Amino acid sequence: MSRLVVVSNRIADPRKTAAGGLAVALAEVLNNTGGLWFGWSGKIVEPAEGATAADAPVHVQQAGSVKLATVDLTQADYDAYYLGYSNGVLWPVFHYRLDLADFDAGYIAGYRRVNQLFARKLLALLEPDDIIWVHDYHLIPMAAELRALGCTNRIGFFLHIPLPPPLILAAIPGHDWLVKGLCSYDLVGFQSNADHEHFCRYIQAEAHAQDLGDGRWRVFNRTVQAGAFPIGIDVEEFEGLTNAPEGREMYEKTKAEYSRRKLLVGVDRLDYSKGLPQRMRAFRHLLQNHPETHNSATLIQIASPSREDVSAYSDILHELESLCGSINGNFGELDWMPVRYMHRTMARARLPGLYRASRVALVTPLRDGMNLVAKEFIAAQDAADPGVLVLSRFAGAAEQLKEALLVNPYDTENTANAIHLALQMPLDERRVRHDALMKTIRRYDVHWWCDSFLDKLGKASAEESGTPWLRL
Ligand code: ADQ
Repeated sequence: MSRLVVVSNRIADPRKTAAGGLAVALAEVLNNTGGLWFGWSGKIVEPAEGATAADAPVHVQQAGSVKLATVDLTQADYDAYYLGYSNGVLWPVFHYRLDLADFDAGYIAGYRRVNQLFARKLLALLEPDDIIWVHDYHLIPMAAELRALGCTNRIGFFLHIPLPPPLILAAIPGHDWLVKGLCSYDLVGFQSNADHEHFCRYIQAEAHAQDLGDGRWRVFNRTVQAGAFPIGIDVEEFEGLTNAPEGREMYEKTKAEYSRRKLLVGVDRLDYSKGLPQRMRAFRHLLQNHPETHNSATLIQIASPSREDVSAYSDILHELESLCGSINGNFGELDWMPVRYMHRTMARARLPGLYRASRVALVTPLRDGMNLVAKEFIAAQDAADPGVLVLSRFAGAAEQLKEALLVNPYDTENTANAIHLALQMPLDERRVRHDALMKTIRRYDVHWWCDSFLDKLGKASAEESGTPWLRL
């Protein structure tokens, strides 16, 4: 069996349970193959005197049978590659937010420099039949940079965030370079059929790709395969967390504290893609138009701090704080706060208890690659008395989770009506919907995702991909 090499911006130590489902699933395959996980160390370190960023050492440590290899970044590289291009250009544009993109010409050079640095450092650690799996938008040009150094290994890529329609993508200066980069992989995976279709439309319209069938394309003088591989959660692991002492304690405590109320829950990174202000406006609309919800419905919103050094993020923080404050000011009573807003990350072990104590989950992003909170909420429910998922039609998860109440988060009134429906939903209907949702998340769990991607990548014939490798 070939060794698996995973490359991602940040790596997780698979020995730590806080790492979450994705890390657990990848760690399992990495463990089975004695694999390697490569990425940024998370540290910013300036080169020693006389050295350059390119001389950065690779830190290697062994975690069981998995090797973890990381490199530090300089402040200039972190600013251009991570804050600048990845999170100031690619993140907003891929979430359809051209208005928030900062197309500063300096960023792309830093993005490319770090991808080249990673490629050079990784190449030295590779063995001939390693299978390489690169993750996410920070590392789109990785395969092309590896190919340029002579690497002939099989390389796959998975995009965790959405891919926008061709005309939005084409607004990025250098979009053709980016897509050429994607086409240097043997297999490119997307979260949803919609994202996959955007890719196909782009390469047909902009690069005259020839359809070879079965997701394979002849483009830029080589063959690339693409498909949708919706990511899932580790359902069993999450059920285990739900029944573990910390999960149960959280459930009991929350249930007792809110015994007179129906709880609604939102758990997100504080990001403008998650639709938090729109969610608060829908909740306010509910309180305005359904007085019976006063004193009986409480929304707990956990929003973890995220990318606080990017300015669009501090704007969203202030908007959310002000909306929560005004809802509580206008509707609150001495013994009832309609919104409990917490700007923090909640310990992973406690999340399932909170989900299980909630009657309704509000997962209403304006755009999301998948959204795993939706799946975690389903997994944590008591099948005999389950809660209801209100889900944005613009989350990748909406393609799979058809039995949720699907909403358009831009439509305040309809979202408020769906929340009202969710709060009122009779037990029978809640059970039927939950049962169907549970079947889906069990069938398409994170192990299915990992296995189906790697199986396809293993079968993508490397010689067919054609050399000479595409040079960017
Ligand atoms: P994210 O945008 O981070 O990930 P999401 O899938 O919602 O989004 O959450 C990932 C994990 O973070 C979940 O396990 C969730 O429980 C946890 N989390 C989120 N907010 C939290 C909080 N406040 N406290 C504690 N834990 C929290 C990107 C894409 C998604 C895609 C994932 C995986 O943007 O669309 O689903 O990658 O591919």
